[in-house]
Order: sequence, then C-alpha cells, then structure tokens
Amino acid sequence: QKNLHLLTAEQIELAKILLETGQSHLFEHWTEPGVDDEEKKAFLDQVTRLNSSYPGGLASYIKTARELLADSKAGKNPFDGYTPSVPTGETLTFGDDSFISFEEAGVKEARKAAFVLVAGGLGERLGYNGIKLALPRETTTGMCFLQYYIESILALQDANSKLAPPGESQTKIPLVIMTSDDTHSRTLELLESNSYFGMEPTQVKLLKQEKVACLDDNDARLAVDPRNKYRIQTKPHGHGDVHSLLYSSGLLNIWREAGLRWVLFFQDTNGLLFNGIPAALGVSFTRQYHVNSLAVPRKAKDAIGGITRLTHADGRTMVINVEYNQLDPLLRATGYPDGDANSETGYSPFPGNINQLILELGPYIEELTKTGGAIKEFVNPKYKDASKTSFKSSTRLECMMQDYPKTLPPTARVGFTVMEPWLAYAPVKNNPEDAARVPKGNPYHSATSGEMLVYRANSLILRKAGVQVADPEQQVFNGQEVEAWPRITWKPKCAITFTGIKSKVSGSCSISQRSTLVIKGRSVFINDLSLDGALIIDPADDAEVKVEGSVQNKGWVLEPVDYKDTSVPEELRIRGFRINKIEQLEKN
Ligand code: UGB
Repeated sequence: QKNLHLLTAEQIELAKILLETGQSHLFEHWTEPGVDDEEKKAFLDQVTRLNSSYPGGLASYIKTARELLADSKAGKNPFDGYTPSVPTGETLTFGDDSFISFEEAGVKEARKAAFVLVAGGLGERLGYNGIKLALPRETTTGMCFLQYYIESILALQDANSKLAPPGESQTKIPLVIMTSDDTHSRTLELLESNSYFGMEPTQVKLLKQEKVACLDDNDARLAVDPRNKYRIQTKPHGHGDVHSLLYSSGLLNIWREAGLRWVLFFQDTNGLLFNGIPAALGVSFTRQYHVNSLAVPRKAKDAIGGITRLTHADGRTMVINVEYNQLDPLLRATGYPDGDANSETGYSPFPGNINQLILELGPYIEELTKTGGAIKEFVNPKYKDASKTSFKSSTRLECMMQDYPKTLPPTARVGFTVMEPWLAYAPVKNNPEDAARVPKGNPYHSATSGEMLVYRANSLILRKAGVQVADPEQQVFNGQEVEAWPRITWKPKCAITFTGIKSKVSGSCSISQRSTLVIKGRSVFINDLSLDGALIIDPADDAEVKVEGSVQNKGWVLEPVDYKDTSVPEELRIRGFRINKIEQLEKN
C-alpha cells in the first residue's frame, strides 16, 4: 500500500492481478518507500513485460500453470484416450522422376514463400559458448549456418527471378529470425558484420521471444529471482513462441497482401536442410497440405520426435509429433510392449520429426486469428520425491512449434514428407561426450557428424549425377566413428536442386577419397575432371567457368584434435579434427 505512489495506474492493476492470483509473496519483502524505489519500478516493468508478451497475460499463465501442474502431480497422461498408429505421408526418393518434379514445383512456389528461423535456443546439450548460427556448417570453407541458410534462400530467389514474367517485380523472399535474450545481440552482430550475407537488410526481421515466469510450487507461485529479490526468475518458453510472435508482429497479413502463400519454419543447425526444401515445398503445393512436416526415418530412442497418428476413443484423429521423451511411455501404455523400438527395417515405424514445417499462409492466419498464436503448453517439473509436493528447482510452462496442429479442426490437411536420412538432416546438438555415448547405429547429432554428413550428402548427390566418387574411409574423431567422404562443397547459388547440379557436371569425372573440391562460383561447369588432391574454384563475380582435366596434389588432410585441448578454437575442438591445408590448386 505504502509504495503505490511509485506505480502507474496500469501497474496498480497488474499488482492487483498478482495479489488475486496468490502471488502476494512477491511483495512481502518490499521495504519502506524511499528505499529500493528504482528496483521496485523495475520489478513492475518486468511484470508488465511478462504480462504483455504472453497471450492472455499473466493471469492466464498462472491459471494454465495450476491446471498443468495438477495434471502432472496426478500423473495424468497427456495422450489420455488416444491410441497411436503409424501415419502415411509422402515418401521421397532422391533423384527419381517424382522427386525432380516436386523440386521443380517447389522452386516455383519459393517466390511465394517466407522463411522463419527459430534461433532463440542456446543449445545447452551442445555446450558451445557462442550462438549456434555462427558455427561453421563445415570447416573446408568455414561457411557458418546462417550464411548457408541465407545463401540458399537467395539461390531460390535467384532461380525465381529467372522464371518471373518480364515486368513482374523481382522476388525478395523474406526471412524472419526468432531470437531470445540469449542470442539476439550476437545474431544481429553476425548479420551486420557480414553485410547480411548478401541479403538486403530490409528482407530480414528479427523477432525476440521473451522468457516466461518460473514457478516454485504446485500452486504456481511465481519464483523470486535468487539474484535479485525485486525480479521474477524467468526461463525460456520454447520454440512454440514463434507463432504468437509472428501473429503479433503483423507480418503475416503483410505477407498475405504481398501474395505470399507459404511459411517455412526451420531450426538453427541443419546443414542439409535445403537439400529437402524445394521438394518438400513441391509436396505442399501438389498435395495442398495446410501443414507439412519434414521427416526422416527415425532410429528408436533417437532424440527426435516421432510423427504419429493419434486416434481418440471418440473418433477424433490427428497427425502430430510425439516428443522423444513421451513416445516410449505412450507406446507402452497402448499395446506396444517394447515401447520405442526398431521394426524389422532397422528403424522405428514412426517417422522422425526434423521440425522443419511448411504451413500454408491463409489457413495459418485463420487459425491464429482464433488462438492468437497460443500453442498447447506442457510442464516438466523435477520433483524432490514421490509425494510430488515440491520441486528440486523452479519450473515453467513450455511450448513447441510443431504442436501448432493440435488446435486445428479435423478438416485441416496435415501431412508430412519423409526424406532419406542422408539427404536432409544433419543437426549439431550433442557435445562430444554425449555423442560418443549414443547407442551404436544411432546418429550422433554432433559437430563431428554434422560436418561429415555434409560431405557424405554432397558425394552421394554427385554420384547420382554421374560422377565417380570414391568410397569413404572410416575414421574416429572425438570417440565417434564416422565415414570420411571426399570434402566436396558448392555454393547454393551454383545449384539448389538435383537438376541444377546435374546441369553442372558432364563427361567422365572422378574424385578420390582424400580429395577436396570447393566450388565458389555460380556458373562452374565440370567436365572430364579427374581429381586426387585439393581443387578450389573461385571465379571472379559470376563468370562462366569450365573445369577439365586431371588434378593431383598433396591436398587437404583431416587431422584429429583432442576436444579437451583448450589451445584449439572451440568450434574445431567440438568436431575433433582440423583441416591441414597442405597443397591445393586454386583457380580464381
Ligand atoms: N529454440 C528457440 O528458438 N527458442 C527456445 O526457447 C528453444 C529453442 P533444440 P529440441 O529436429 O532434432 C526439437 O533444443 O527442442 C530453437 C523438436 O522439438 O535444438 O530438443 C533452437 O534455437 C524435436 O521434435 O531441439 O527438439 C533450435 O533452432 C526434434 O524434431 C530449435 O528451436 C528435434 O528438434 C530446436 O531446439 C530435431
């Protein structure tokens, strides 16, 4: 009461809401007026932010938290009443006729697309100190993930500029990046210090997600920050925030007015993503999917969600991701005694969600107009003991972007597209120690595998295009056994589809296992090349270049490094090797 004069009318209303929702403990330690006044004002500013950034405000957050905490205490199964079964989707085989026609359709549709990158996570499992977008996708060229993503979008944009009828204005594909307090300034700095990697700055929008209030107990008492008694402790709310942020930003309507039709969501470290994007967008277009999730065959127990058809006792069905920690208990409870297990194919029967979603803009806006972008949340408290009355540490509500279809009507067309695992998924999520402990045969999802899988995919794509690429060697880095293929990379502008890469190679070409091939230009044509060593092609501007003949030199060699050796830069240590550039032929 005595401190009321410090507050605005709006803040007094908010303080009342807190008192009415059982949060009086937040004010108990408040001192006499005149002491800590600035801190008190800052506290109310924080409460105002927490209130306005959550759909329905803090009262709604506390109400939902109480319900979910009660369900969790009662051990209620979130899938109560639902039976899982294996859904059917579109399964693609790289390079066959249907893949090529989906790619063709997808490239054309890309001019009606907007891309949304969720990059607010710190990547605690990886334990890297920087932002993940700044990590090299591969260390042969050192191109970071953000550059790879932007150049790939620009390559799609460029392909469309050629397709556009004369007189039509040039396509500029928008890119939104969701950041958080943990990643925002470093993401902006990465963009600004690299001239937005060739994109126009106006094409890129950063939307920062706010954290949510932590909860101390089953009554959803908000947690006081242990570092400052005039703050509420906060933690990330999850990638599901992207929907409410997009909705409140007003961008969706701007895009609709500009004639866009698709919104593509993707994550911070998938170095193979754009091998799958054109074909998957083609599937969305051809099958008229409102929601299309990209998937890969999933190994049981792998830390990627499973796409599942859930059928309720009352007849309702939905195709939805079941997160990796929920799949096993759900299956065990519903007649699959082995739980999350591989079938005779060597894979789980449930396709693995790689969390790259393609939504059709019109139905998306319609749905968000109803929900405000709120996504079904969950809570995952770590209890002190079996009585489930107190927590080991504060918890909070969380939400996932792939849960968007949960509120859709049954008429919504929700599908998914399964790609071969080598083609479109190579995330960097696990630190070396955890990766080395992954069950044999399951993917490592580490910086080591992330890079090696880029070379593998590029080698297999070139093989499919007719190049003789030598078999890989088995090598061990950071305790992980990986296939070391020739280090082949090309810029997205050189080719963004299989047809594109096929048009760039001809004649009889061969590449030995120890080779490195780096193509930096747009119009580089390779004909009758025999490569055994390192060859770097870096034409000025986009000059047309023909590469022919035999190249042999000592090349570039992968040298193991110990991840505990702190004299080595962290981005190399986490992959367990560095590239020793002994000798190369470089053509500029
Ligand atoms: N992210 C945010 O932007 N904000 C946040 O608050 C949290 C994360 P993780 P996760 O494809 O391999 C997901 O941590 O959540 C961003 C799917 O849920 O890398 O464990 C973050 O920056 C799962 O179904 O992954 O698992 C990153 O870009 C499975 O498909 C992205 O969200 C798995 O990804 C994902 O965050 C996968």
